[in-house]
Amino acid sequence: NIGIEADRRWFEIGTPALPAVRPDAHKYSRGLVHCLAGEMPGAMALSASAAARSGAGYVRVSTSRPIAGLPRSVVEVGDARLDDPRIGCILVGPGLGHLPQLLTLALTSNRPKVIDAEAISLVGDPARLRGQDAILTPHAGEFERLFGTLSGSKADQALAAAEASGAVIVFKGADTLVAAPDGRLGFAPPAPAWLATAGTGDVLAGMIAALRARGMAAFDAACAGVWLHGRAAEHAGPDMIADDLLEHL
Ligand code: NPW
Ligand code: AMP
Ligand code: MG
Repeated sequence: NIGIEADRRWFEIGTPALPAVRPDAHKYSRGLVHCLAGEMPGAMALSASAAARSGAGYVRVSTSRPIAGLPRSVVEVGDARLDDPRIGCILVGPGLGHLPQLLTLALTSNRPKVIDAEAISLVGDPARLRGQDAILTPHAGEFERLFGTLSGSKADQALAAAEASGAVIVFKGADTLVAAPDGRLGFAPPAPAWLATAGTGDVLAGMIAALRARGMAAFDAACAGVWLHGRAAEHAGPDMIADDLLEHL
């Protein structure tokens, strides 16, 4: 279904077309995700694992202490410099806690970024994101902390938030939708309610970061990530925990 109205073009998010892995690919050309870990390492372990399982060729995590539960392929580094031009997407937010300096660092980079969890609330003013190539993945609490109480339907609110910030907004929940500043609006097909469990948002953020690093446009990466996340949950079944999504990606 596709609808066109004066200020918006909406559709139901369908099976995504993912970028092919080129025969001449190498690990960096397949997409480098740089994660900025914060105070809760478990959350970034989920995100980084999800990024690695979503086709990023290289996943790196800046952290001040070792993170348990990462795949051995994920590289931990002590310093958080973001001047590597190979970075395809920065991920900040999952497990961030009270470290606003990591959001500030991410915003100094011109690389694409996924901003989730506390990093969303720490933005403070949506206008601060103007000119950033950013995808935001708020649940309703995080959405309200950054954008305040907006009027209208969930779709109206998501589009207003995308316009105010210039970012792609993945407004999560039982009825997730994806809004772009240019008026595109993707409605996710129903996802199982058993996704409502700790850490599933961290997995989604890592998935979207990987798809962005693989070269998908921001809106397309967000829609594809949401669709795949819901289907992985269907496969994982009603007793799933967030960790289980990883083996179904
Ligand atoms: P209420 O109760 O409805 O009034 P927070 P968080 C409100 C990390 N994690 N969904 C709601 O208010 C994350 O990455 C670490 C959810 C609620 O009190 C973050 O860094 C894990 N909340 C950090 O924890 C695994 C909704 O918002 C408050 C809502 C905090 O993230 C778990 C919760 O928001 C976790 O992912 C909605 N639809 N609507 C780990 N293994 O280390 C309203 N709210 O306080 O930002 O908490 O989402 O748990
Ligand atoms: P977070 O709150 O950041 O951990 O993210 C939770 C994830 O689970 C998001 O992808 C939500 O869209 C999804 N989710 C939460 N509740 C439901 C629900 N009732 N039905 C379907 N998906 C949900
Ligand atoms: Mg979350």
